[in-house]
Amino acid sequence: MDGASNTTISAAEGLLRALKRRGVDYVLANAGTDFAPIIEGLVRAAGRKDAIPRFITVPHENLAVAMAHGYYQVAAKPAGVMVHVTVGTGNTICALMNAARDNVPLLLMAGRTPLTQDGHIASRSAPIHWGQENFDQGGITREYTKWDFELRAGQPVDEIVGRALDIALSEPRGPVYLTLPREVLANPHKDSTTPLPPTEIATPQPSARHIDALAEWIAAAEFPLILTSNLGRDLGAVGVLAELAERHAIPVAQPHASCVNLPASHPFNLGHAGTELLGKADLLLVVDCEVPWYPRYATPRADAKVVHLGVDPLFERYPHRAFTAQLAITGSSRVGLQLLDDALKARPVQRAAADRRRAVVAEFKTAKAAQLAATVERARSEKPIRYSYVGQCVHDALPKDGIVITELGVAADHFALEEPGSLLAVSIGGGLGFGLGASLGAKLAAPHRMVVSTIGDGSYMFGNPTPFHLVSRAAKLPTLTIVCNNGRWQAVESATRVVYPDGAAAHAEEMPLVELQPSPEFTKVAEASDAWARRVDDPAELPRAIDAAMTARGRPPSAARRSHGARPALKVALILRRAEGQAPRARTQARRRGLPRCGRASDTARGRRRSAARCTSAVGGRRRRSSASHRSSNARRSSGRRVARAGQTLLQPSVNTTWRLRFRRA
Ligand SMILES: Cc1ncc(C[n+]2csc(CCOP(=O)(O)OP(=O)(O)O)c2C)c(N)n1
Ligand SMILES: [Mg+2]
Repeated sequence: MDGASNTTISAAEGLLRALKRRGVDYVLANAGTDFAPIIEGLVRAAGRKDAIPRFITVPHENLAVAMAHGYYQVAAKPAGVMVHVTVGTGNTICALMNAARDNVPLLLMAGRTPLTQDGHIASRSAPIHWGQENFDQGGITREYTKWDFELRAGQPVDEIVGRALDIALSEPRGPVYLTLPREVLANPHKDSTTPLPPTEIATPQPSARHIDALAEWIAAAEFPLILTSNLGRDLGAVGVLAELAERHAIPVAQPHASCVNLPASHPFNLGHAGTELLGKADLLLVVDCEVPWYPRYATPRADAKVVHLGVDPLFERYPHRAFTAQLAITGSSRVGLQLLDDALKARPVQRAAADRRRAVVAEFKTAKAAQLAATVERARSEKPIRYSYVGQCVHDALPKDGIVITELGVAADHFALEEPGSLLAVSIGGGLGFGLGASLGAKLAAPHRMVVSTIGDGSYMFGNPTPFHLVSRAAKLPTLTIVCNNGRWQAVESATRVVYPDGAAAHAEEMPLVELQPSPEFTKVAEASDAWARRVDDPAELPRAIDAAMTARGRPPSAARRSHGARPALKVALILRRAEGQAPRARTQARRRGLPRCGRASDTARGRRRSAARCTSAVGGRRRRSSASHRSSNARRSSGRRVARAGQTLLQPSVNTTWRLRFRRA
């Protein structure tokens, strides 16, 4: 075997061209010794002005896959991710599981340790080339990929890439994995002169006969209820559901919505709270909803008919999942709902039942809205800052086409979003570390849209914040990150209380394994990459702080660019741990004695521990707005002024913003 000469195209270069031909515009890359032919190929391709994807260096694989995840959810196009052999693949697994559970198509590529010890320019050249080899590299990802394959010598790269992407994009969608041995990449390659045209893959369609049966049941029902979490990932489906729900007076509950399934203001949108009406329903239509209810808390009425609809209504990759279903209809939910709408229109109108539903829904929504308004009103002055208030402030400041990402931050309903595609929430895979990468991916897909993420302090740390801020700055992807810092893993504590409500841990002075103390000064992490960053402790400061963040211009990169080819100077950073004034136990005692201090506070009721407000604010105050002015924010948002200002900011390189909030759950 011989390697490619300088004038011959290599398989690596063929791969780069094939990716672009197949519609992959970005590859999020975390390189290793396996990348030599790719790096060589990138430079040669640039010299020839080949059409190839833009490669972005992402210094952690989990972040790279989360970026591809967010990118797909906004761009509706798969990105490539390229990582270093087995070890890099291992680092992708958490994010890969999230992507698989969210049916995100992406092409994960990894080098493969060189096959040969000698005889090829790409043969093994470092000890790791022995140590990093697996018997079955594809097996690492197989739980989360639909297809995996290794490129072999002489194979047509174009066809392999095409097949990989076709499979990723066929329903139910998901990640695929391609391994690339170094010798194979370096081999001479004959580029395809007649590449296969891209395949149009038709989405499976629901059977009209079964939709008709469903329509029959709905028409006869007193209180049909639609449950969906993810329908709105197909943006066009939102309008279809909106019309269906309104025309036939069918309420829609959204257990753990991870996107906008219905505009917040839609009269039949019950949000997450709608699951409270489960027991009232005599017909349940479960649409793109992995977990429609928790059987330990509530189940449908015994006489209720239950129908599931979606391209994968049984969620076949979930090992254990048992929800009643008289009928499961496989096929596009959007088309299914359209057919259902038509089938219902063709039936006689059951006006009396529809009117009764309208009344129930209106009463339910009015009560919930009043509750939320009262919570938000109280929260305007409450310390620590409440999530519902953060949600309200983001809602007020967000441009009409803004995108919100949330991961253990504000609950979806609190943003009250109207626009399809304006929300991405962490997948049911629950692999923390999604939010930061997803926000970069969303920004990559929509450079002119404002991207705001609300993220728990734990989730921020899982998200690889240093690589995140680096990529944000280097790739010019400014986003606003709101770190909701309660200094702990509240979700872990809450789960312990669910299982042992009156247990020893619930009564312990400090619940083990939930504290993240002493809490870091996250603003400094962001500032290390020249981000604009503020800490906010006072709710009154929050609206102005969000305003300032959205219009902030980044500082120019301070690091001098090193000249091409020069060896970078070695920089050494000494990080010293700051002395803390009080040990955690002493702080707890101080709290109990009612002494002021910065950190978590304890409610008087034992065990109801919540985080406490810090004492200082870092940004200037702003007059509180009345409810009326909050509600009129839609008009302001659509005025264009805000979008333009934000747009200027978005054009600035290396802007991203992080706040540190001390808050508690609403
Ligand atoms: C990769 C990964 N590791 C651990 C967990 C378990 N886990 C679930 S929620 C959670 C805490 C998240 O903390 P934070 O983002 O601060 O939100 P909070 O619970 O405080 O609201 C943890 C550790 C997980 N889901 N994913
Ligand atoms: Mg937390």
